[in-house]
Amino acid sequence: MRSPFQCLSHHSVIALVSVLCLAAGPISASTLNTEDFESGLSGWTGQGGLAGYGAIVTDSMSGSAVLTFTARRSGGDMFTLDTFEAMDRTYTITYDYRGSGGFVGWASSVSPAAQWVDHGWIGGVPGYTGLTIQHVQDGQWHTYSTTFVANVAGPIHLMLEDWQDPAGNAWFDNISLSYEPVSPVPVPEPTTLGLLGIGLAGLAFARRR
Ligand SMILES: [Ca+2]
Repeated sequence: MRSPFQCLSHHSVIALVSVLCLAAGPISASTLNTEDFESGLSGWTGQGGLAGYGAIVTDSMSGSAVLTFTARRSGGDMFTLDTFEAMDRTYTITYDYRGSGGFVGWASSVSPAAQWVDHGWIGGVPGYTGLTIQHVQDGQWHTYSTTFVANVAGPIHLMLEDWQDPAGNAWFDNISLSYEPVSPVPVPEPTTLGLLGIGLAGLAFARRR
């Protein structure tokens, strides 16, 4: 009687076991917020209770509903109504952007009247201090993604603005915010354990011969 693993060397079995363990997989990212602006600006508010300058338009290039601005404002113009929190303060943001004056950042939710007191900028005009993403200013849509740490206790808002003249030279779409859960060591699935057992049995059988 031939073992199905008889042909495998010791190292091959170790490699097989490694692959089976990896098959259990990491815990995937958890989405905190998505926004495609197809339902308008119902999920957004202006800075500190002011009316925001955000406006929904049908983009001439993508044909999709996107966010642009009717005027400039620094310190954050449009804020998510909802707040989001990752326990380790580490987030991943992905978004589509075209233009030359737009900025993406986060702001603490300590005070609704001054949401931008604790804040950080993530993407924006090239050369601005501290940016993780420098927007390509070629008038085309680009998809950007980065991980950032919001170094403030508690949940955060996302914030967007048009900072640079002329007003309206920034367009945003398809924003997604997520985080990686702080996970325990993955537990192999029962099927993986079963296959692992077969592999070890095959190894023992092969070594006896
Ligand atoms: Ca859209």
